[in-house]
Amino acid sequence: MTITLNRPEKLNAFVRDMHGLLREAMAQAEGDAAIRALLLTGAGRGFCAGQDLAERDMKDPNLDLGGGLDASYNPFIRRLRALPKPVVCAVNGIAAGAGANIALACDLVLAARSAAFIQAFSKIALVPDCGGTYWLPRLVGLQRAMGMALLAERVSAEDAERWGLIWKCVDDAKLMDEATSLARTLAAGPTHTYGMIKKALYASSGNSLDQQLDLERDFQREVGRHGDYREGVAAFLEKRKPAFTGR
Ligand code: T3D
Repeated sequence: MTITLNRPEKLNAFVRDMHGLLREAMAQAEGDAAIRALLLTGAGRGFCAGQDLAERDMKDPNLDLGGGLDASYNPFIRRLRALPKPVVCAVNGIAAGAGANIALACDLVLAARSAAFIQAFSKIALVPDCGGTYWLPRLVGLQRAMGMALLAERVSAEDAERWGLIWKCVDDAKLMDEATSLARTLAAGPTHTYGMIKKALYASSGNSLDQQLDLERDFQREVGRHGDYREGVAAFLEKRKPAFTGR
């Protein structure tokens, strides 16, 4: 299933309606067992420029940006991370502010060579949100995370790949083919196991080695009882491609 952020004239900056549509799309991705991978991308020349800055009422003395995060962005980020299916992000152009951090919330991020990532927040005196302060230091180390957040400079897709911020930078013309092919490959994989791999990796930074070894034991016990494991081993021994069902 592909979700395309579609407000190209404003670089897909988020307005309220988009959150409603995203909620519906996520519910479909979560509920339909036939959907075994998700691809997120943007229409036009940008991926997403974050929150639409014209949408907030700057005269409102009770303006509560935290409330907005609680109501819309944060549930989306949580759902992306918790989705027990792989999420591929194809960053087709600029990813700024919340747009950058939504991309980084995805499991595998491909970016067009012309794309760039900007932690634009400090330019308007905000702190990075949508998980930025959580995964930036984990992905690129504290110094680069700090530079990105304080300076709000463009990080090119090539640097993003070199720094380990994203999986891969690809030529613009090849982005959608590569991302679609990656999502299709994942959709034919052992979906249940992929869900467990996500859970294990995302749990690891909060766990000690002992906790993580226990978690791996428990997860291996569970996936070892799944039909996809039997199919994987049978296919290996019979020298054929496995036909995983993911269920
Ligand atoms: O409010 C809350 O809920 C708090 C949460 C905040 C989360 C956030 O995301 S805060 C960060 C918000 N985003 C930004 O600050 C980025 C603002 N945009 C830019 O800095 C630049 O547009 C870019 C560097 C991303 C791209 O620059 P460029 O030169 O390629 O494009 P442009 O000409 O600036 O933008 C094209 C159009 O999109 C333009 O509209 P126009 O003049 O043609 O009618 C521009 O105003 C519009 N646009 C781009 N970003 C936003 C936006 N309009 C509203 N909000 C935006 N974020």
